[in-house]
Formats: sequence, structure tokens, C-alpha cells
Amino acid sequence: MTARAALQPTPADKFTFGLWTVGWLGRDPFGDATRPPLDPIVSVENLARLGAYGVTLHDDDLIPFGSDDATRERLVKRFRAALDEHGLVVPMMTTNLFTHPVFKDGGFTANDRDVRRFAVAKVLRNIDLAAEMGAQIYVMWGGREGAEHGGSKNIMTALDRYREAVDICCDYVISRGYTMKFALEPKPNEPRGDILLPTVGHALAFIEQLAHPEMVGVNPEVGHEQMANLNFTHGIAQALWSNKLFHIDLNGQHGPKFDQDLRFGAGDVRGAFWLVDLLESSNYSGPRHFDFKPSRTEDMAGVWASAEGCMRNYLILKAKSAAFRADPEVQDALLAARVDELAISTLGDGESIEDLRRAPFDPEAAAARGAGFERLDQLALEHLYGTR
Ligand code: GLT
Ligand code: MN
Ligand code: MN
Repeated sequence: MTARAALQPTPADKFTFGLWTVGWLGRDPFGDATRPPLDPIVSVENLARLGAYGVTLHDDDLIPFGSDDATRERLVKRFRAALDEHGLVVPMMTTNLFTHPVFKDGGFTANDRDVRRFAVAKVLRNIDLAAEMGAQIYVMWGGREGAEHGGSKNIMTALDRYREAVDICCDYVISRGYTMKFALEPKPNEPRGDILLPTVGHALAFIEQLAHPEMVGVNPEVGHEQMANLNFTHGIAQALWSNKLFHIDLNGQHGPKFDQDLRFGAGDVRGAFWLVDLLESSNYSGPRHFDFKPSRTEDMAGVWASAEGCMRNYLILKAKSAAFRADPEVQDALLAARVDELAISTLGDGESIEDLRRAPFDPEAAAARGAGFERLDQLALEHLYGTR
């Protein structure tokens, strides 16, 4: 089932990595960098060698903040050449509105209006580069859009400014004739004490208030929903149900604590299984994008091993999900658990509410029926544990 060849990633799997993931220096709030800076060209070479489909980036991942135009042009040209040489694409780009101290109170929602204007201009400039690179999705992760001090920010007004900024970006894309769409990435906290648009649900509700809701979806990250103690797969299911899953950030997390950004498949293994099972049976056809931080204990060999691990774990879980779905005993257990019955509308065709009210029903008998969920779940676990 999980033969070696099936675990070899190919571009058809659409695996992508942020330059900032394999390029993470291992700096954390308590310790200095444990790895040297990584040339984006080296990332392109190695990710292509491992079978990835593409890379994603912030403006500053390629062009250091404050670079002059000549440097910018040189770096873009060099990067473009490496992509072409190794056959990688850039399906998504995003803006760094969180590292430079100017963004300490946020970008789109900073109280300081000049900062907000600078942030919007920084995004618009990078949207041009994204269009040039052929990126179809533009991510907005507002990690600094938030607050720690109760009275320091009027949250309703901050949401007005957030909406204004996203509306400006949508108008810009339309005015330039670009076809890209935006994907908002929720996160409950870190680096801000509390971040605006903390969960998939908040982001979906926000999108409905925008001038161009059809241009904006979500980019949920596994660990971010789990930091809020939420079921990530359920969040993804609701995003799919709303036709708003525009992109996805795959990684691993052990329950509600700091953002661990583990390699995909580490952390909540059972959750990862159900996520892959959902994604592979859905109409989501976008990249499987890994947003993780290779442990700061690792050297570069460990970085590439962890990138490879993300892809292998996805493929392992994909094979396990397929085997689970094909197992006749699972199919029987699914029927016994009435999973198919949920697809039948509650009110029958042409049935009136009166018919529904008058329908004979024995609540005691229904209450006495077992659901059969334990047998089904055990079968799933046995596939996951490798005993079936
Ligand atoms: C940052 C963050 C991620 C976001 C990226 C997009 S950058 O590393 O931790 O979750 O996806 O800005
Ligand atoms: Mn992310
Ligand atoms: Mn994260």
C-alpha cells in the first residue's frame, strides 16, 4: 500500500513550501539563530530535488526590507532564473507586515495612520511582483493586527480599517487586470496577545463584509486552529462548504500552546489523517502548502529531512485514507453508522411541515439504537496504526 515509490513526491502532488520555512534561522524569543541565512536559490534547488511543485514567499524573503531598486531587480531576476532552471512555480505570495519594528502595532490596523498607509503601499507593490511571478493566490496573515491592552485599540474601528485595506487591495487587482485572489490566514494569538480574525469562522464572517467577497477566501493553518483548541478538519470542512478554501498551510501542533509549526504529520497525527482524508475527497485542487519551522536543533541536512518528511507524511496519510475508504469492512461500518443517511434532506420532497409533525416516531426505540461510531473509528485507527 505505502510502497516506496508511492512516497516519492512529484510536482503532480502540488507540494509547496514557503521560503521562510526551510529558511528559518532558528531564532526564538529565548535564543539566537542556530543556522546561517539560506540563499533562496539554494532553497529552490533543494526543494526541486525533493520533488516539490513550487515555492511561496513574502516580499522580504527575497528582497531585504529597504533594498534599492537595482538590488530588487537583480534579486528578482536571479530568482526567476533559478525557478525556470529547476521547474518550480510560485503559486502564492504574501507580504511581511510583521518583522520590521514599524509594524509593532500592526500594518492595516495600526493606530498610526502613516504606518497603515505605508503597509498598504508595501502590499500593493508586492502584488505587482506576485502578478509578474504568476501567483494566483495572495495571502494576508495579520499576525501583528491585534492588541494586548484593552483600551489601546477600538476593535470595531480596527475592523473598519482592516476592511478598508483589503478593499483597496481588491480594487487594485481589478484596476490592474490581475486575476489573483486573496486568502486571509487566521491565528488566535502570537505574536500579538490577541489577533484580529482569530479563527476560520471569524475570517469567513469578515469576508462577507467586504466590497468584493468573491475575491477573498481563507488560508487556514493546521496549528493555528489547534492553538484555539478547535478541530482543524471541521474548520476546513466549513471553508470548503463556503467555497472559501483558497489555500492551506499544513503543519503540526500538539494541542493549545505556543505556535509550534512542526513538520506536517507530527503533532496531532489522528487530526492529520482526517484532514488528508477530507482534502483528498474534496474539490480542493490548490497547492498542498507546508508552513512549518524545521526544529532549531537541526543543521541543513535536518532541514531538508524535515521538508521531505512533510511531503512523505502527506503521501503516507493519503495512501492510508484511500485504503480506509476501500476497505469493505469500513464500508459496512459506514452504512451501519448511517453516515450516508445524513445526505438525505430532513424534509422529504413535497412534504409539508404538517406531514413531518404527524409522522410516526418512537423516540425510545431511536434512543436505544447504538450509533456504531466506535467500530468505525477503531477501523480508522487500525488503518492509521498499520494493522489493516
Ligand atoms: C509567518 C506565519 C505564518 C504565515 C506566513 C505568511 S509568515 O511565518 O507564522 O503562519 O503563514 O505571512
Ligand atoms: Mn501560515
Ligand atoms: Mn504557525
